[in-house]
Order: sequence, then structure tokens, then C-alpha cells
Amino acid sequence: MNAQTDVLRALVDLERYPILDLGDERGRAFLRECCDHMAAHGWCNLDGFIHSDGLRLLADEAGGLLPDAQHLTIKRTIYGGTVDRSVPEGDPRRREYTHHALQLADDQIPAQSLIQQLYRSDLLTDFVRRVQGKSELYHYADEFQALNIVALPPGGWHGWHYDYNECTVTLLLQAAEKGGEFTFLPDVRSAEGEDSERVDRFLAGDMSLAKTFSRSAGALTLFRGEYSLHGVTKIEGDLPRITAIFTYDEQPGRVASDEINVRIYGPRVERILAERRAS
Ligand SMILES: O=C(O)CCC(=O)C(=O)O
Ligand SMILES: [Fe+2]
Repeated sequence: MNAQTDVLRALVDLERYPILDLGDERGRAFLRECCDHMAAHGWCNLDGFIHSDGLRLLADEAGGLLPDAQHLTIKRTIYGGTVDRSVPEGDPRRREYTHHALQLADDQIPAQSLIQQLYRSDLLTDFVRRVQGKSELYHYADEFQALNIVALPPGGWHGWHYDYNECTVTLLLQAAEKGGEFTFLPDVRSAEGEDSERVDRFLAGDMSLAKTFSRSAGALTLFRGEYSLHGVTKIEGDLPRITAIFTYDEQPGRVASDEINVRIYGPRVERILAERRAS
């Protein structure tokens, strides 16, 4: 027994998802199923990954941390940057999508918190690495982006975008009463290019092209965020939708640019970076 396995035992439904025993027969079969699904569909969803006791702990913890979170207004094109003026006017790639979130950056989530311990668990990282088919995978080294907790308010959504990193994992901590569906185009682009026709049709409102599936709180979802255009549909009802975002990188030690972090996290991070430059 050690601290790593303790935290996984305290949170994860290991009967259903034997991530501590990937070497034995049942664990190997489970891992193979996840890898096959990822390879065939570009995503892998583990509903009920966090058991009900674990979910209560994580939801309470997030509830205690979120009052310190920043209210962010995030405005970006689907590629995450500012508008590319060379793109023709009227093209949805020029459009900036805006959404509002109450969001905790990694530096606001204590090291001893359960969610941080879960994200930092090498055993979980190794499971994600294997499902994503990578020879190496690390926690993202960016001090703000590595682990985030995002609460989307009722009436809001999460605008369509690609992530900056390929391997994304999301953990739903509180589902919306209605709506708030994670919606995506799995692997609609690759390092070689984008299936622009599908992206155009999706951005014009053709939701028939998008993948979505029912998820309840406790679901862990793996997908390739850098290659899969994605977002969250309108949150209906009275409850905010709360997710933890686990970010990974194939390269160790890589961080995001200050410009990107200021664009995402706003004045708090701008102040931190300015103070650091001044000292
Ligand atoms: O909340 C979700 O399910 C997705 C969030 C997301 O795409 C992101 O934070 O980059
Ligand atoms: Fe994303």
C-alpha cells in the first residue's frame, strides 16, 4: 500500500475498472478493450469511473475550492488563437466563440487535494498513456493549464475549439440537470490537415456529424483534444456543470506561452507574470 494506490482506491471503482491490475488477465482484457475502442473511434468513455463515495469526496472538495475561482470570459477561434485575417470573412474559422466559466487553474488546486493527487498519479498517467497509444506521456508542465476545474453556469456553454495538447482526459464531477453534453468530432483533423467539409458543416449547425454520449457524474473520458473539435452544449436547469480537465504532453517540461495563458486565465495570471518579470 502506498499513497498512490490509496488515493486510487479511495476514488476509483476498481472492480469495474481494474487500473491497478493491468498486468493480470482481467486487467489486460480491460486495457485491450479501452485501446481497441480508442483506436477504432478516437475516444474512450469510462462511465462510473469514480465510485459514489469518491464522487462525494471530489464534489465536496471542488465545492470548497470553487468560491476562490476566477470568473473567466474566454473568447477564441476554434484553433485557440486570435483571428487569422488571411481567412476569408464569413468563414467560421475567423469567428471567435465566447463562453463564461468559473475556473480554477492548476496553481489554485492544492497539491494535497484528492483531485490533484488523482491527476498526479503515475498509475493513472500510465493507463492514459497506454490507451492513447503513446510511448511516453507526462503531466503537462504548464503551471496554469495542467489540471483545471471548470464550472459552466446554467445558460452557458463551452465554445467549439481544439485543445493545445493531443491527449485530453475529462472527469465529470457534476452533470447539468439537462443539456451540457460533451459534443465532438473525433479525429476530424490530424497532423496532416483537417476534414474541412465536416468542420464547416458542423460549425454551420449540422449536429448530426457530432458524437455525443450520455455521461453521468464520475465519468472519465479520454479523447484526442488537439485533433477533435469539441465543446459543451448549453447547460439547462439550475446546476452548474463541473468538470476536471487533466492535460498531458508527450514531451516533458513543455509549457504554454504567456500570451495563451493570459488569454485563457485573464488578469490574475497577467499579474503573476508581470510581477515575476519585475522581480
Ligand atoms: O468540460 C468538458 O467536458 C470539456 C472541456 C474542454 O474541452 C476544455 O476545457 O478544453
Ligand atoms: Fe477542450
